[in-house]
Amino acid sequence: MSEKSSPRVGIEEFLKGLQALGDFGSEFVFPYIKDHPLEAESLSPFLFFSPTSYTRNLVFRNELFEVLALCWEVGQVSRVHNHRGQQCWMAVTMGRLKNQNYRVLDHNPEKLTCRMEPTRTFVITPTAPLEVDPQEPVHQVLNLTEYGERAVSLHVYSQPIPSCEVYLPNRGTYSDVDLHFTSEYGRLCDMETAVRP
Ligand code: 2CO
Ligand code: FE2
Repeated sequence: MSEKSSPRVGIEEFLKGLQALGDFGSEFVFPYIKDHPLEAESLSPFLFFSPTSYTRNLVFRNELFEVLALCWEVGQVSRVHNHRGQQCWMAVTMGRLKNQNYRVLDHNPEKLTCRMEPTRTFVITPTAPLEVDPQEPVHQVLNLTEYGERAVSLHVYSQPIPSCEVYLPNRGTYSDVDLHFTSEYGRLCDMETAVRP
């Protein structure tokens, strides 16, 4: 369905429809996300920004999937990481983000070493969501300084990912990293100092 014929929906309606899918196969989730662009304003209760790093804000979670709103100041980037074999879809509601994929050439879990090379890039915008390629699931997301504005992105992970591998491509090493939330269901987590827009 074209973006013109898809009215924007609030986050509550978006989540209801996502839960109703039942099957989280990629052939259902990505078309759903493309056909239900989000009203940016409806995410406001979940948004916190931080000057130190992009923030991870939990919007919804059940056994099958979790939905996060990520807030990116100008110039903030994720590390190069994987999603532990889980599927990931991303939609931008404000600004834009660059997605840089990596191909893993070598990965040694005993030595925690890796070799990888950058491959394809995509720009994610409010009219162009992205499905992380299960064949090439290592990526980095960047709100490039040249974009010149904050960005907000909605991420759907199935199943939820409490940790991931983080890679340092230039050093050829990687490590396991626990993932933390900045806020959960609109409430700032303990010790967090991020602020509302
Ligand atoms: N996976 C990263 C995270 O959850 C964000 S990059 O987009 O998937 O922090
Ligand atoms: Fe990611």
